[in-house]
Amino acid sequence: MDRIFARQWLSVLAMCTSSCSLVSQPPDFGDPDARVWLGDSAPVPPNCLPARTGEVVFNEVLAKPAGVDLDGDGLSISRDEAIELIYAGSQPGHLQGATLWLGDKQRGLISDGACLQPGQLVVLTGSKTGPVVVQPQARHIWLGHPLELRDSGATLRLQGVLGTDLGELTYPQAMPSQSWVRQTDGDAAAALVGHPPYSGGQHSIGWRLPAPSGATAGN
Ligand SMILES: [Ca+2]
Repeated sequence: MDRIFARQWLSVLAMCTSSCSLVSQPPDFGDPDARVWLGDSAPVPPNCLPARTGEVVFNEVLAKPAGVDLDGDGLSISRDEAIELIYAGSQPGHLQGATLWLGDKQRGLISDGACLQPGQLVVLTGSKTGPVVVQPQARHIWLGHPLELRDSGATLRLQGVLGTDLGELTYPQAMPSQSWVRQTDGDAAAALVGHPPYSGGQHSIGWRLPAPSGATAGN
């Protein structure tokens, strides 16, 4: 290992964190594939600005799944809790670095840096939830913590990376297998109502009403 090669390899070691699994052999820096390996290891900054105050609408919350298997793992448990957001910015924006709060307790950090388009749906679930089927153009984002939404009701708040509130929602006592949803889709000032029957269930997490032809939700 010559000195330049060794310096490159040491820089790779310095980049690695606990989540970076080291290979037993150092990569071949003369191989184009090694550059891909290095590129995949480096975080890519979002190509848009952070979401700003009031640009996120809490549109729907499923706090008590009680029979709803949102992630399709065959179980209906607290991991199926979910929150639907609508990005209401007029320009693309991202949620990377934002934190979800339930009352005064932090419920996770968003590490997803995707640029959201105006009106785009986002589904937030806890860190251990499996993939959730959402409509095209909607985005499923995992938080770095289980949601642990209280059945008795709570105030949810998304705090942006700049320290301001992106949006909030106070939901009342959760109803089994039924979400609370804005009476007017995407309107942060609209009252919450119990979700009407929809595609065999009583929520539409990740789906705008009405359901696309042939699509199902709540499975
Ligand atoms: Ca499940």
